Amino acid sequence: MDKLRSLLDRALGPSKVLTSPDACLAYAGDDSDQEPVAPDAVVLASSADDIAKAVRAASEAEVPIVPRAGGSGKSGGCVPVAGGVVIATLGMNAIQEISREEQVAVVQPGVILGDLHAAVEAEGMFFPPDPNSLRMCALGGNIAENAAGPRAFKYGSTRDYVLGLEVVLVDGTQLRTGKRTVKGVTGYDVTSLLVGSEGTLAITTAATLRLIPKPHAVTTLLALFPDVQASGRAVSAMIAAGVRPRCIELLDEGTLDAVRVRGVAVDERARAMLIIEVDGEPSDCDAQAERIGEVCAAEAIDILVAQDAAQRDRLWEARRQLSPATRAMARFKISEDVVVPRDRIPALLEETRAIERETGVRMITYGHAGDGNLHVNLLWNDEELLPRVEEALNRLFLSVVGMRGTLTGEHGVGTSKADFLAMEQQPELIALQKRIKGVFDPKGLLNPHKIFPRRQLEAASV
Ligand code: 2HG
Ligand code: ZN
Repeated sequence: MDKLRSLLDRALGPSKVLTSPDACLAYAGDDSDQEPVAPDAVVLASSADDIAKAVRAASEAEVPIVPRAGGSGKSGGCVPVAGGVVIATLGMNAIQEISREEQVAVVQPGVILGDLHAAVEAEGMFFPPDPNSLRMCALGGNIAENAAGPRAFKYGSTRDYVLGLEVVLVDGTQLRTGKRTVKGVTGYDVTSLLVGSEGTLAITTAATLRLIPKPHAVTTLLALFPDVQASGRAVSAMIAAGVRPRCIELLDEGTLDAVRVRGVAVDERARAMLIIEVDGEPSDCDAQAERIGEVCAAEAIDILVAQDAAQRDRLWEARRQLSPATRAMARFKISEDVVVPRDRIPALLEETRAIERETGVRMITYGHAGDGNLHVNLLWNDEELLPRVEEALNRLFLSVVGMRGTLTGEHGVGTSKADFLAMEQQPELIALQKRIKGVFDPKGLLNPHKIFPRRQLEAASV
């Protein structure tokens, strides 16, 4: 690694390169259950040129290169599992432009998503993607993982808002992809390929984002149900009735106490709840809320409307804190990110109960039910239960794939789901993706062991 250090020092100057074990440790993990691994060096990038220099040095030393923005990912995407150099882009945090006329923003990868929201909303515009980590996640990671969040139900995921990218390739080339216009079909859609590629193809140095007008009004509803199946049926009924709230979030019984603790009054009879939010013009919101009330009436115990911004904020704060709150519920937790066709939500919920009964592993579920995207959390205290946890996970994934669902809706494959890729995708599709990876990164240096199972990559390189 001495070669790497001297190449990096020479290219960037020692002030931008961290090599002490203590400093590197801060760049070892993310917010997933994946084991942290300290890199050999960290580059604190402040420009695209820095990234290009770092990438060239790492390529020359033939060491892994792992891009990292906010480090709040949920699938091990920025964990330097094979060591090498982490390129930290959090210091590149300028919102370079916000244009009301064009409804676009240009941002660097270290911009915190919540800061972008505030900046564009102050100008009457809106950037919809809203993963729950929005106060600490950064755009570089959101783009790498194609992050989504509750509002994706109406507005789609990050990819739907990325018009163009500036990236650095593994040989140090700086490349612009995409466009600034809202329409354009020139050439292959490389931008869309790069969004969600989990840092395995290129490193984002800037992004041109599409904005939309900020909705004038928002109404938030809380619907309480006697059991989780009833809440699942209500989701299906809303989809079938064609109502289009911006969010439909489901919380099962296991999560309700975590919400109560945060000051949200939840009727003791409730065993599940939906947070449903509509937006648009004020009169439109009233009509949508009324229609949702009618559609859910057959299943719900009660439907409440948040009376003011403070009530709404309390509810969302409780929802956003579910990930850390559920982590505190047991010694060990794995959080999944499965998606099923919306009419299969009741079947998936039933299946989690069956798996729980048969394996003894506690499962609680919450998430973006409007998209069929549920975070099934497996919780356990006894290390010896691990084989049952693996069995539970396998069963869950097989059921999801059997329902024509997908293993990850918004967290990415990273290392956490790499070993399960073949459960969902046919071998030819995996082989095709590996060939694409080979075109961008012939030596396999960029974020190795992400997306593709480690043993398959090793076998392929023999
Ligand atoms: C959420 O929706 C996040 O809260 C995190 O995607 C989910 O950690 C989780 O289970
Ligand atoms: Zn989520």
